[in-house]
Amino acid sequence: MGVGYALHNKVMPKNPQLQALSLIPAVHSCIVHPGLFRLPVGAAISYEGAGAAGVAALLADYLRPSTGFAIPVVEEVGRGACLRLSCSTASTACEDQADEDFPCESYSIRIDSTGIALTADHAAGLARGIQTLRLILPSDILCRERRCAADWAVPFLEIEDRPRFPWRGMHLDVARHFFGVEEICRFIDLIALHRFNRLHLHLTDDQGWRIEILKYPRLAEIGAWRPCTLIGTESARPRLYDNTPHGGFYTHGDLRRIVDFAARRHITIVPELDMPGHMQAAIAAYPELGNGHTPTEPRCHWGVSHHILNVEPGTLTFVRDVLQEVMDLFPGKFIHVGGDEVPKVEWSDSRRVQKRMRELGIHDEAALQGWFTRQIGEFLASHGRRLIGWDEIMDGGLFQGATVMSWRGEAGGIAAATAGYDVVMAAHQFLYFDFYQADPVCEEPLANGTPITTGRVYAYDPVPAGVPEDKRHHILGAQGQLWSEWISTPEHLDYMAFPRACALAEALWIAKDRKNFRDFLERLRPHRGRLAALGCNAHPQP
Ligand code: TNX
Repeated sequence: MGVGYALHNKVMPKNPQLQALSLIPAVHSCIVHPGLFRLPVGAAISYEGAGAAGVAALLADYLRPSTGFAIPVVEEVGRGACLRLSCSTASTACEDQADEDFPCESYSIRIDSTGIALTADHAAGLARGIQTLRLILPSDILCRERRCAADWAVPFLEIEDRPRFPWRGMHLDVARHFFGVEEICRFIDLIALHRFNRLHLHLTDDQGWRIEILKYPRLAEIGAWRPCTLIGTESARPRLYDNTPHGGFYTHGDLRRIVDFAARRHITIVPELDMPGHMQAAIAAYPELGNGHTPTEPRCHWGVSHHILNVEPGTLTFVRDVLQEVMDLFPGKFIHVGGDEVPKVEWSDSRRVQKRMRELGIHDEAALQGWFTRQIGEFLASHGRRLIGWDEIMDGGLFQGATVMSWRGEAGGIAAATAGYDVVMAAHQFLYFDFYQADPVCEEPLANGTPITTGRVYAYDPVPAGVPEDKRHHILGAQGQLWSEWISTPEHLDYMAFPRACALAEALWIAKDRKNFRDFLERLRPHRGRLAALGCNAHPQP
């Protein structure tokens, strides 16, 4: 008879094996049986089903450094190997159709005296399952060096698991501070462990353009470098700068490496090119994109530049050309086109823009932004992609197929979902991980906003009460934002992201009524050992 393992049940039996599991995110159901299985030196991994080979190879790669085992990966139907991965659906093509990701990511694990069997309908489910397996194994499994003395024992158990939401994302701003390919891949691996399925890369902003565009080489040559960076807060006067050039960009080869690294983990990269505002770096490279009196270099302090794109036909061509290269690099369905914080003063002051508005029969600048976004949305749709943008894209009127990322709060997301548009929640009051996380803030490195604690993130429910029941499926999920004005190193990135990302991962994975913060905190203690084994510099609180 198994021991019923109700994760959030307050009368949970004090069984050391159960406590040792301490899974974060928790799983849907887990029954632990008496007995242990030990990974033998001669362990092999077998796989069957489309897409399983890649996940099996990844599992072997994951297990190798700490165990020292060179685990063979074999295609096999049967019970020979002690690590058996199988998926039943022939097709691997279920990624990035947010609404269809759901069934794709469910999986089961069974551990008994014959070994570990992981089954799923789709390879994406296997990809989540191997991450749970990494959590079930002793935390030393995550070490990058060999752990000779470790006992690779796991309890006999049965797990059934599936996520609550199809969009479980983290966001990373690589425009304000550049992070190299290795750093991004390391971050992807950290979020993969927490069964996230998307990384939103904010690739362009006033302070830097980070993506090589072959047709417009000056974007990287000029737009990727700013001469200096503000020291301290945005509001401090006088403004002091560090006089150190900052920059960098990803070549197409770099981006393919990132996309492949993520794809191997069944994580989709959502690229963002922010427009028509937050475009100073691009306008510095190609002044003809602006509205006259254009800057000659990317912005050196934070906040929002009033230099925005014009709406000339040539600028729309530029945008389409750039997005063509973006689509060639990023296979995911969603392309993020920003749309946030667009000061309209250059548009209202420009005779050319006003004339264009009259030609188009558009009466105000908000509607002009709506028109601009719709042009891009139609272009993306004609290539089988979907436009997603910050909730300001609603201000000029939404159009069919647009998806809203609600950051100014939940109101935009509620309105969009109610009107039948898909929504990803990114409300800054709960999900901005560039905000402080601990009191007193004076003891923390410089950050933004008022503290958002791990508990606050954990308590967050992406489906606000205001969304009518029959529209709730339009809330695809949520994501945590890491704006990088004050985050310039991987260590600091870890510090801001974790453990809040652990809390968000669980809030997005398990059913709402199964959440229990006290229980989460108990599991977080041993989970910190895993983060440490991975070299992740998590914040010590709570
Ligand atoms: C608002 S959120 C921004 C970013 C900043 C962030 C700082 C959003 C769409 N725009 O440009 O980096 O606040 O917290």
